[in-house]
Amino acid sequence: MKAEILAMLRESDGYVSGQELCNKFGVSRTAIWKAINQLKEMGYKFEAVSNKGYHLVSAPDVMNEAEIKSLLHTEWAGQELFCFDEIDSTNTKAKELAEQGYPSGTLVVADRQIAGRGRRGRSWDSPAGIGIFMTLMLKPDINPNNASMLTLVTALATAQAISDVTGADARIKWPNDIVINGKKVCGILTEMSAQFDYINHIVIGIGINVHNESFPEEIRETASSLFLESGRHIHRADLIVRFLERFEANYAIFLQTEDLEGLMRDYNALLVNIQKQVRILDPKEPFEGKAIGITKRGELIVDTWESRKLVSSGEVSVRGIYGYV
Ligand code: BT5
Repeated sequence: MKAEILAMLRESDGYVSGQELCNKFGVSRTAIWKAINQLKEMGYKFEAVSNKGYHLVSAPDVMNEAEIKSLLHTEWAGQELFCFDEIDSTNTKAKELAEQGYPSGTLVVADRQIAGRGRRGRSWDSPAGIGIFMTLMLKPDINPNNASMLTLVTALATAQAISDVTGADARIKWPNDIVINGKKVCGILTEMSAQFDYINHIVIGIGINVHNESFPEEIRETASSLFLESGRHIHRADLIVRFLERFEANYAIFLQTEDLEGLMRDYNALLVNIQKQVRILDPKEPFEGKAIGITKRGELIVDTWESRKLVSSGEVSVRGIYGYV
């Protein structure tokens, strides 16, 4: 009921009376009063005026079910929601939930991870209170060969959502980073469980540095946060919800053709590497060239001095010649 009370207060620009809340939920005044008090304990601030009712003055920067649900208007993304103060990794949890039969669109959110993962066994720095660590689980009825494009669909939605909420110029570093002013503010880790021609589930993990003011030595040069780059402390639940809305819209376009045909213009417009010299750190054969954009299958087009190459995301990393991007 807390999520619904918050939603009702958010949707009204004035006051909502205790009686209206009682009628809406079919409960007693005392039950409403108790719920409001619990919300106060969680950090919400209300103004209560006799004869008028309650008005929501401010909400704390929390990522719990009541807060996210009260803001969420998606059709399916995040409608099944699990929030944790602390977890090993949201990707691991999302896989468990997929195996337990939870539906496509289930979202796992944590305030802190103690074993946050990057790609290829790398770790993801996930301290409490200042980041978003979340995983969207999907059970898509698509060809497993097309699944890696979902990382790009996610990167696009994340960059769009970050720009929407912070006003900053968030860009995509192909295939799985979001950067602002050339620094990494977000990483994406997609993991899939599939049979030969059938996907059991895909988990897409997203880590966003939101309020960080400093970083551990090893990543100080390359990492940054939304606060450091935009000068603003945003409300994390707003960004989660915006991401889900953007993802739902992009995903519907992706499904029409099962490729990035309908999204590549928007993607290329946000691609930080475009028209830049990049180094492709292919473990077999690294090379340099100019990044031209992505294909509708999500490969990075790179022109070298001798030929045009299409790079698929699997095993490679991209570096700028003069820095991280
Ligand atoms: C990634 O890997 O960028 C994917 C990160 C995905 C994290 C999310 S959080 C929610 C979900 N649950 C998980 O357990 N993971 C996902 P990769 O491209 O391999 O980059 C990892 C590298 O980025 C590390 O080796 C560090 O150098 C650097 N790094 C680590 N933590 C960082 C941070 N918080 N901000 C920026 N860079 C970081």
